[in-house]
Formats: sequence, C-alpha cells, structure tokens
Amino acid sequence: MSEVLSKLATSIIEGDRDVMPGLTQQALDEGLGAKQILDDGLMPGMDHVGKEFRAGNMFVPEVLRSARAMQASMDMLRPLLAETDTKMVGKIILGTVKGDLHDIGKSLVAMMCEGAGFDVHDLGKDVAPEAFVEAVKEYEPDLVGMSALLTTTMRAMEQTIKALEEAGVRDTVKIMIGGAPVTQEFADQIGADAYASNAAAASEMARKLVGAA
Ligand code: B12
Repeated sequence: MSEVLSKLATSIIEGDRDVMPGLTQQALDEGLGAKQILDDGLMPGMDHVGKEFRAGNMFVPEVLRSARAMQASMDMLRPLLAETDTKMVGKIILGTVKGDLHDIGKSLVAMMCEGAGFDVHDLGKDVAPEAFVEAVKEYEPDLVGMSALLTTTMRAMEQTIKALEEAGVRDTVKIMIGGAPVTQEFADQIGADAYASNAAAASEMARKLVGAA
C-alpha cells in the first residue's frame, strides 16, 4: 500500500480529522483515483475501527471521531466519485422513524455504511412513513435502514414497512432495522429483512444484504 494510503487509514483509526484534507489532497496529487483512496485508504481504516468497536476496545466517542475524520476526506472525494460515476457497493437510505428524535446511533450507522462503500442518503430523524416511500421512489436504493430508540416509536417501523408495501415498492429493497430497544425477534415480527445491534454489525450486514460480503 502506498504510504499516503496507510497514513489515511491510520489517521481514521486515530480520529485525526485535521490531517485528512491534506493527506487526501496529497493522495490525489500523487495520481491516485478517488475510488482507490476510498477502497485502500478510508475503508481499511473504518474496517479496523468497526472491529475494535465490536471487540469492546473502542467506544462511541472514539468511533464518532474516526467517522468524522473519514467524512472530512469523503467531502473531497464524493464529487470526484460522482463525476467518474464510480460504482459503489450499493445505495442505502437511512432514517430515524416518525416521532423519534434520537439520531446519534443512526448517524453512526450512516457513517460506517459510507465507510463500507455505500452511497448513503440520510433522511434525518422523525421521518414519516410517506417520506421513506418518497425516498425509495426517488433514490431507488438497495437498502432501507430504520432506527428507533423509543419503545413507543418502534411501531412506526412496522407502519413504514406497511406503507412501502402499499406503495408497491417493498420488494424492491431490503429492510434493516436497529436501535437500542429493537431485537431480532421484533424484526422477524414486523417483516424486516435484517437487524443489527451496532453500527459495525450494521455495515457488515448491509454488505451481506447486497451480496458484497
Ligand atoms: C442522547 C439521548 C437523547 C437525546 C437525543 C439527541 C440526539 N440527537 O440523538 C435527547 C435529549 C433529544 C433525547 C430525548 C428523549 N429521550 Co432520550 N436518550 C438519549 C440516550 C442518553 C442516548 C442515546 C444514544 O445516542 N446512544 C448512543 C448511540 C450510539 O447508541 P444507539 O442509539 O443505541 O445506536 C446504536 C445501535 O442501537 C445501532 N443502531 C441505531 N440505529 C440503527 C439503525 C439501523 C438500521 C441499525 C442496523 C442499527 C442501528 O447502532 C448504533 C451504533 O452502534 C438514551 C439512553 C441510552 N443510554 O441509550 C436515552 C433514551 C433513549 N431516551 C429516552 C427517552 C424516554 C427520551 C425522551 C422521551 C425524554 C423526554 N421525556 O423528553 C425524549 C424523546 C424525544 C423524541 N421524541 O425522540 C429513553 C427511552 C426509553 C424507552 N425505552 O422508550 C432512554 C433509553 C433513556 C432512559 N433510560 O429512559 N434523548
């Protein structure tokens, strides 16, 4: 691996946001393509962070720092990736369901999925079932991810799946759900395709669902 790519990976692991734009520019100046920088610099860094988080060696604040470091580089690479029409692993829309304002975990999932090579459309929080339906029609994603942190808003996940069914687009996507009160049993009960308990597991699951892992 070129030195600048391994520096990018290390800086993500260390959560050193400040050095990311400079290193990204250096990689571009050295003639590396945006996709190569993503695949061989950023993704190995985030992959390592995901593994450490799952092993209990890294915690949420550190993962957030790493994700922000990655974002600093992605902000520069995104337009270049779009320009060259680079094929990402897949497309995912994510949102916290209606009535729920908790978005820290969902944003973490968004950043890990981006680090895993997905084109991510984050719809934000308090997202109504109709807004999910509209987004599925507009972006034609492979995956829909829903987050809920309140036992009272978990029902909105079921309502969203129903709304997707009624709009005739349920079968065009895989649905993955998560959030502290959500369980695999609940996912089965409401007809979601997958559940993951944390952001690292979510990005791995997302890759599995699109057949990339
Ligand atoms: C921060 C917080 C808030 C903040 C949210 C800020 C924000 N921008 O997100 C504020 C202050 C706004 C808030 C408000 C409320 N909160 Co609050 N909040 C929390 C708190 C302390 C932390 C949540 C958090 O961010 N965790 C860290 C993240 C990283 O973890 P996470 O969300 O679980 O996400 C991980 C996984 O679940 C998973 N995941 C998450 N989403 C997804 C999605 C997919 C697709 C997948 C696969 C995985 C996945 O991956 C994530 C990363 O690893 C929790 C308590 C706790 N310790 O959990 C209470 C908590 C969730 N809140 C609670 C309550 C009751 C409320 C209020 C009703 C309080 C009130 N009376 O006003 C309001 C509700 C507002 C609303 N309508 O949503 C209760 C919920 C009880 C329940 N079971 O229903 C909790 C559990 C506190 C408690 N013990 O009572 N809250």
